[in-house]
Amino acid sequence: MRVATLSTALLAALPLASAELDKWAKKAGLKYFGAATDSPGQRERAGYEAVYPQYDEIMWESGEFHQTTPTNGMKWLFTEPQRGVYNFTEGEIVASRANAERYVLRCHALVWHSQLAPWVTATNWTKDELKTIIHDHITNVMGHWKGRCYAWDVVNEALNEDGTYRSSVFYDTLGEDFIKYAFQVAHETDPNAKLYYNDYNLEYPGAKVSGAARIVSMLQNAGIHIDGVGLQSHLTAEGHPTIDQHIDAISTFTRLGVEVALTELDVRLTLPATPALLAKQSQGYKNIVGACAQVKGCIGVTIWDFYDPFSWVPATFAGQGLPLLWYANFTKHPAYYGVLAALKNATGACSKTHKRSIPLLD
Ligand code: 9MR
Repeated sequence: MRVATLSTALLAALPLASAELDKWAKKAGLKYFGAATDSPGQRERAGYEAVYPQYDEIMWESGEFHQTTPTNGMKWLFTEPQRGVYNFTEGEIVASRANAERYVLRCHALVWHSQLAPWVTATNWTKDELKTIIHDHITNVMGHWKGRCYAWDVVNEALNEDGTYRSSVFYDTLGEDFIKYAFQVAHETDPNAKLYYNDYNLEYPGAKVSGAARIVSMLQNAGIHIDGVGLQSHLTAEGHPTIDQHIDAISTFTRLGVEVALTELDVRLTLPATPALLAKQSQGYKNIVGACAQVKGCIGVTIWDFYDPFSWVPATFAGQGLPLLWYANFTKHPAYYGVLAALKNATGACSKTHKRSIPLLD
């Protein structure tokens, strides 16, 4: 009896004992390592209900993560589907669990041209009307979660690849003032939340990084509060940047005095997976996590879900997939150990300097 009790206890302790990501992220000087997750009804692939207990165990109980972001539930489409009609149900599913588990909560996303409620683009608004709409959306949505979000992605994906502004109802009506206005209202609504500009393809130097840096400076020069830049980090195994490119890009922002977070990390590959591709994927993860862990001011890493079947990738990129750290059968990718190696390499007295100070193989 006694032996049986002991072994049950040991078994129960196993997942905790093997949980490494958040633990090593903190040893490397980061605030958190986390995974985005969706409310069950919105998960990418239906028919996976049977795995939810195992999924939830890793997401919430394993100790691997201490941060999350709702992948969909806080977006305009869900939170204000009709003008003035607010619905926090989907976002609240993830937010309340995150708060109960004392996870760091990143909240996503207030002003974005995509997953926008159709009514917002259905009318040619005057400038003043659209400002009122932005104001009401931010004050209600951010106000609902006030005090519960470590950070908010205030403006998401406002840039084209060449660093110019993307055409959207917001930019086409208000010009770059829509960004200023959104950040102003956000700071008034929840002065304690960190306010982020969030975009993809900001992980290596180039025109888009310059565009995002221009946004940061524009806000700072206008005396408007901005705290951070989110590097979404949707990367590919076949063509990922080097660690030095990542360090350059991250440092562009930290030099401006704002923090950086990797907000939606995944590294997709072309199917079928081969050992060589999985090794490249692992290197891709290792480079970006290593860069974040080594630059002072890069404060945390969020992977965009952790479980391959719930990734957005297969539905968006034909023939590509397996972008996360856990396979469908809940075994781990080699990239899990790549992430771990990057975090372990970054621990120690000399880490978190602006320059790479300890060797990390590319
Ligand atoms: O993961 C999200 C997926 O479930 C949605 O179908 C998709 C719709 O565009 O949005 C995904 O998340 C996006 C995030 O909100 C912003 N950056 C790009 C992400 C991948 O599309």
